[in-house]
Amino acid sequence: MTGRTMLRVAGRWALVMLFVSLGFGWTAGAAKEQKITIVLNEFNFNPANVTLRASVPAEIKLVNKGKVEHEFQVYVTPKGKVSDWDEHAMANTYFRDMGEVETEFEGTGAVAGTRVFEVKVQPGKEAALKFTPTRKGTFEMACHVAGHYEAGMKGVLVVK
Ligand SMILES: [Cu+2]
Repeated sequence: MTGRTMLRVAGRWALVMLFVSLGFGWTAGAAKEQKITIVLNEFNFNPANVTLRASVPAEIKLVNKGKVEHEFQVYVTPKGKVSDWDEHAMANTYFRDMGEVETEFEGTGAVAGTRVFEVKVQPGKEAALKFTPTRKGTFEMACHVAGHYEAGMKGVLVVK
């Protein structure tokens, strides 16, 4: 090996080392992420009360341990009677104006969007919602598959 080649090899190693240290940097950043798992079942969320910190990247993992499909919606708690829940959820979703929200479905892949208002999880499956909560307050989380909300499938999301 000539001196010149050795220098080139050393240069390449320096580049590899740079990537490695950058990788460690990312890992350290990811550790600050808040991760919460919510189990969906007939007919509840466990836990039903979830608190997140604003401006910190969050991952909410939804695990459907039930026998039927469940939904996960978070929206501004309605003040009166709601005649159309999907309409209310769409217009008042917590994920509105929150930038990109990524939903990862177990074994199926991920979708990202800015108009997410519900996540449907099939029985026995998991999905993960990734977003950075920017809006503080108390919001309602619910499953509006026919009859589920009325049976008690709701909860509270607090963002501080
Ligand atoms: Cu449900």
